[in-house]
Amino acid sequence: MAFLFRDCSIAKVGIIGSGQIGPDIALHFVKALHKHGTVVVVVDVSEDALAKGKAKLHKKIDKGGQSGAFKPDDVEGMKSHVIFTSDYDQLKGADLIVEAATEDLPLKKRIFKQVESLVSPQAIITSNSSHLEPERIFEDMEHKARTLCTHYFFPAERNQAIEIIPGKDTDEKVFEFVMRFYEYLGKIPVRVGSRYGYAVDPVFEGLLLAAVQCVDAGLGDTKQVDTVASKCLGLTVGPFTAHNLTGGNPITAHGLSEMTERLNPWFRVPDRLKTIVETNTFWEVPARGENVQVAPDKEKMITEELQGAYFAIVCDMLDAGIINESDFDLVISVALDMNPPFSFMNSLGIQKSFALVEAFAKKYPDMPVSKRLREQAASGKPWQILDVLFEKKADVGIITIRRPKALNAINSKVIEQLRDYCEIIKNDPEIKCAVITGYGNKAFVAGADIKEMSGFTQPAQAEAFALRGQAITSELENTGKPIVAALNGLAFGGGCKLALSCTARVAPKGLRVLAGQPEINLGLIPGMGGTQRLPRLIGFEKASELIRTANPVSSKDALACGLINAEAQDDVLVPAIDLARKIASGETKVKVIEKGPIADAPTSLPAVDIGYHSKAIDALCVKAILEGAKMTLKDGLANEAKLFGECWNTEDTKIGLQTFVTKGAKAKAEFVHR
Ligand code: CO8
Repeated sequence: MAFLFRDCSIAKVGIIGSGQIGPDIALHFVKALHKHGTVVVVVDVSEDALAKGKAKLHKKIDKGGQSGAFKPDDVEGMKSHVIFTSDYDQLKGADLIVEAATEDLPLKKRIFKQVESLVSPQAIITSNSSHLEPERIFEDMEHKARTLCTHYFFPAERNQAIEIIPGKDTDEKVFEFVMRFYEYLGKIPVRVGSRYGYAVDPVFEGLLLAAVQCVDAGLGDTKQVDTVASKCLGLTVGPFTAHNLTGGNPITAHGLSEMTERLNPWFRVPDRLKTIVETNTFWEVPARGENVQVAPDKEKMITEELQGAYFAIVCDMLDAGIINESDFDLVISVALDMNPPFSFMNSLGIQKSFALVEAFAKKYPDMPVSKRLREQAASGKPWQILDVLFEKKADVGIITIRRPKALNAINSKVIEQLRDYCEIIKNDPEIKCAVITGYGNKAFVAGADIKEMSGFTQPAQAEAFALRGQAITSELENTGKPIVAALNGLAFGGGCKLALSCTARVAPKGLRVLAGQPEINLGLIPGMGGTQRLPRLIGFEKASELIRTANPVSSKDALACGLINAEAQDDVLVPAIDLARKIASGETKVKVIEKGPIADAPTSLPAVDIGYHSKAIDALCVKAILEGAKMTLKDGLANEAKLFGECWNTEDTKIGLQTFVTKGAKAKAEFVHR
């Protein structure tokens, strides 16, 4: 047995190095792949490292078993699919290699020479590094097209962020496969150009240097600077504490010294860091919960200096062209859990951010003021952070909604960006069809953004929001070109409705929970066309059951009732593109939703058990469905938006939304039926 993805079989993954990160990477793979029979082989020359790595991996799996995160079968399955060995020959037949040995270039080169003699020329070979460029690591290899670097973040099995760094010789198809493969396994991969330190480490290490500079300048001691840093940068822990948590990692000092040569001379190893590394000691940092006092004037100076350093470092990366603003915001917020830099600059104001960088550069002339930042400040506009991505692949436009932290929920910004891409699809003669998908392996779109809706106080605001959402569904429906929804995961509420406005839908086979209209859980009616398009597509009985009970359907049920057109074995994007092309060429025909009034429109709906849900909101759902059936789709949508707004006249909508915002998705609202 083997894991099959995009026709590529991954039967064996080889991890080289059983040190700090190797076993965690092994856990990441075995968690996702053991059910498919894929074996993970961890090799190391040190028997001691292998024993420690195995013990660490088993401990984490057992802990997951005890907490209920892993089922008992999975605990055993995972353990039995990882082999720890000092025999490099066990790598023979591996389809994917992840080298995670120490950050030592000659060692990595030696390893790859050996590995290349063991695996087939088709095997994908990656090096997990935090700094080294792929061109240097893979310099001596014969088949470089299948090589690239990855950079996992601590803890590798759980931190979703991963930098993917193709080298100049990497085949774009291999790179694309690796990106999709990691996304499919639940990671958030971000493309970064080949440059020393990639994108994230110069931030992590540069901020430690900036913090030391504050101490050197007498603005505070390490405890004070650490405290202010976490506050002014939105960090969970300050840079000194973070460095302690990595065990006082000497790679930080090494990285900073290499950056002096390879990035710019502002990066350097400060004396205080040299001492910490040489004496193998730790920074003095605030104890958990300790209230560290900092004088307001000093706090202001530290804040300005650290924010200036942060913005200078990230903007310098834009000048280097190795990453864009949207990807940078995403990877920083996920990998380091700190304020994403470009959104942060937008919230402070682009002029103020520019002034902070100018002041920093004046004090430390080795750090240049970025050209891109200068241009952005001159434009007077904020950075554009994309939550929706667009890619043109030959004759197909691919739209990806990417808000992984909110399961791709639709907010006003998403609506705006979707509108721009509909225009492109409509007007670009080369684009014959399109696919819309969600980012990640969990959700296509988990609905409209509930946090945004909970801020509405007036029915008119809600009606306007629904109309904006409906407008985008109409635009998708009317580009004049087929658009297929590639449901990479659950499609709830507005997500289901977005999919309904597409020409066809494809979803992964075997999903127990695929699509649903859970609005009633929130004290809402489906306001983006759900009460109109769903009955027209799958019939009134099934549609009203979904809408009034909030019960979701599996991919199997969705196929049976006509909600989706096909199921996919693995990467849903591939069959979705195929279907879109076939519809565009006329080879495949799909059901088209009736736009006029329904000829035999029902006058009542079958009885359903609405459980604890609001009777007041249920009545509005029934009204929207029945009234809409007698209208054209256009009028039915307008009527639905009005009724969606009317929800805000009820107590139950406020109760439902507040319950979600304060207690989370699993809490049941206590409706009062008014
Ligand atoms: N809006 C905003 N944030 C969301 C949404 C959402 N719709 N769904 C999930 N999230 C957030 C969660 O709040 C959470 O954030 P945080 O980590 O900050 O707490 C994060 O995504 C992950 O969610 P969970 O921890 O809940 O993940 P689970 O795997 O436990 O559960 C579910 C996933 C089942 C999808 C669950 O999150 C859920 O039930 N979400 C709500 C789904 C829903 O009710 N959708 C309908 C919304 S209403 C709607 O779509 C009406 C549209 C009408 C007008 C539209 C006009 C544009």
